[in-house]
Amino acid sequence: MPRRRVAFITGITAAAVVLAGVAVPVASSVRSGAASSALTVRKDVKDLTAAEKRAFIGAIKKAKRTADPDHPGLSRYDVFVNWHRDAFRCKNAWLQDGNYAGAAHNSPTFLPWHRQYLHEFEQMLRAVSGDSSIALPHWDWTDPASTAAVFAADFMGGDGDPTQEHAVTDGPFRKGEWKITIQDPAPTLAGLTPPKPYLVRNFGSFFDQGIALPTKAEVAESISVHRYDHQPFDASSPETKSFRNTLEGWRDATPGECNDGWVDVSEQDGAPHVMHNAVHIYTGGLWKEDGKVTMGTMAYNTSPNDPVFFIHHANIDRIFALWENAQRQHYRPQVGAEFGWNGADTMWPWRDRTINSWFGTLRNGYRYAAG
Ligand SMILES: [Cu+2]
Repeated sequence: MPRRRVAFITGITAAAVVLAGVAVPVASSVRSGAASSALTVRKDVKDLTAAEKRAFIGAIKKAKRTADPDHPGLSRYDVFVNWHRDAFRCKNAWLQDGNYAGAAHNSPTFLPWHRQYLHEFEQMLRAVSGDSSIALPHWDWTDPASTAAVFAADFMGGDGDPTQEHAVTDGPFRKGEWKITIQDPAPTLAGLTPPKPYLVRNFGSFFDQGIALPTKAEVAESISVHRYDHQPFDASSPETKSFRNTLEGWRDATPGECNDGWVDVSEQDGAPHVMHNAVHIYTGGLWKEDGKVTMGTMAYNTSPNDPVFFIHHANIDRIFALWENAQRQHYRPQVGAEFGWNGADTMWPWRDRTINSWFGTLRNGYRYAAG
């Protein structure tokens, strides 16, 4: 079977973890300055008012135009693209059992890492716009009404135009209005059709078989998994025992390796992707053109170049919150893994708060309107 690389998804292998009678810290890090009355409510995109949509889009576009004082040469938006891309660098990872653990994917930190990432993004949008009422909306991809609202011309714009190399040509982020400046690194682009400097979407394309958005039944199945995660804490964790991997959406994947400085994954040709992974592939597309593997923006390591990334991941975070409320379980592994994966460790690039402190939305100052 030929193996092919899918860039945004990477594999890792964890050290064996011992979890026995570990006390899980509770609510130790509610920000003292945050007013409890200012609980952020994240709504479904389909429930946003026209003014809320304009404010959210306007803040994103302003972030793209605004230089980041702490990262010379980068806009405040592109700092986030860079963080997501560089989470796949081996140097930001931990060597375990001869394999490299990515900081944010194919690992137990997938959900808390993206929770902090979204939180930082939401705070950044507020700072850039001066509008403290901005909250991240979410895309419930199991609901056709939500999907229609997301890809409308007044929000994210629609599918790419097949007569224009699948460029997005409508909405606020259309070609000419939204320029991609951060691309994947050369090692992960080898052999692929070169990425475009504009948004590319090819809904539902996945080589010959196509791919669909996840269903409500699949979401319910994920939430029913009792344990947060399970050995080997990577893309091969069993889906009936690892909520994290069930939601991340790996099936039949192989552990990642360090390839020219970047964590890379090989997978079996046609291996199925579900849930989170499926939505990335569905939105961007993954197909062959002139014999070369070609990807839409959402399929790269730099997938946050497509702003739909953030509302997709808000929905992943919402499902994480639904699971937290349903299962009342703590993070695993608590101890015994390499630095960077244990509950009391902090996460690259912020290194300011423990993984455990990101469990629970209310103590992190927000909740989801739906569910
Ligand atoms: Cu993702």
